[in-house]
Amino acid sequence: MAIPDSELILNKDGSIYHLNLLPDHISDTIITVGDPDRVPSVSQHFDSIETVIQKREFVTHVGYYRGKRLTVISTGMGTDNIDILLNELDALVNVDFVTREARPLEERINLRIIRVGTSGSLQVDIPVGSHLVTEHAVGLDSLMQFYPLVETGLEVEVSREIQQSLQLDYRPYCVRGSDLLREQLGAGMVAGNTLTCPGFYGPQGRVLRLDLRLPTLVQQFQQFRHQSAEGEFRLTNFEMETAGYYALGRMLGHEVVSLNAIVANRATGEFATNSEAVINDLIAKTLDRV
Ligand code: R1P
Ligand code: URA
Repeated sequence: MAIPDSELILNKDGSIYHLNLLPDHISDTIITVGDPDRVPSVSQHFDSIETVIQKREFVTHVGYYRGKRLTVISTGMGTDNIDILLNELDALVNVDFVTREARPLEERINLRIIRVGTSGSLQVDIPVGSHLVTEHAVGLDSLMQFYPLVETGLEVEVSREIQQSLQLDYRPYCVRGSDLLREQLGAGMVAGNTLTCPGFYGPQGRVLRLDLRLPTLVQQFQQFRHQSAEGEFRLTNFEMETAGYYALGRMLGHEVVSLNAIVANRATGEFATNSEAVINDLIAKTLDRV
């Protein structure tokens, strides 16, 4: 069935609405960063750049790195942008823009999507300067209220216990990312479980001038433990996108991994004095392994 003009919105040049990209523009491996200014920090390593496109916070460079075609896109902040990013990237490869029909199952293309972002550690033993690969992401945001995500038994148990311990009105969602990409790209990094928050301040327990509804949120997350046959599960770090990536990646059938440069430590109160170097090292490591 053809997808209506109001749902699959194409610009006059045939590109997709927000990303401003045509199907031919992107490669099947995509590196994503939050900050638009970080896109050149990735593409400066490319042998050549063939495409530069921008709309709003979505800046895209496509080029070659050691002979491999790569795309780097900035997303801005928050899982609401990840909803746009994942749906539009998927449409670029899995919807025919002429007939407006989704490709049949046997023709579906699976993308490899690698988030390279900054994050705050919750644990003393994960210091600033660490690189962390996310195994499970727990979404405190509302994105998955709108999609029928299927979670495993462990994912439901963990998120239920987090809901109970914080007395939240809703159950967060919990999703494990791609084991394949985690092994390929995360070797030697700390493996962690990431909390994706719908904000940087209150939702991550930061106080400037506003009081919090949950004043002990950081300590409760630090101390949270879930025991299962798979071992002990603890929460390691805060950021604002990973759970959206992992949930929509699972639903759409794309391989997704989140790599985190730890720039803050919420247990010790530190912020990295060399945060640019920490993220740039992670970018170099990612490109080397991709
Ligand atoms: C907040 O400062 C931003 O930094 C983190 C958070 O997820 C949020 O987007 O990621 P990025 O460095 O990828 O933007
Ligand atoms: N990004 C976040 O969302 N939180 C932090 O503490 C650091 C980076």
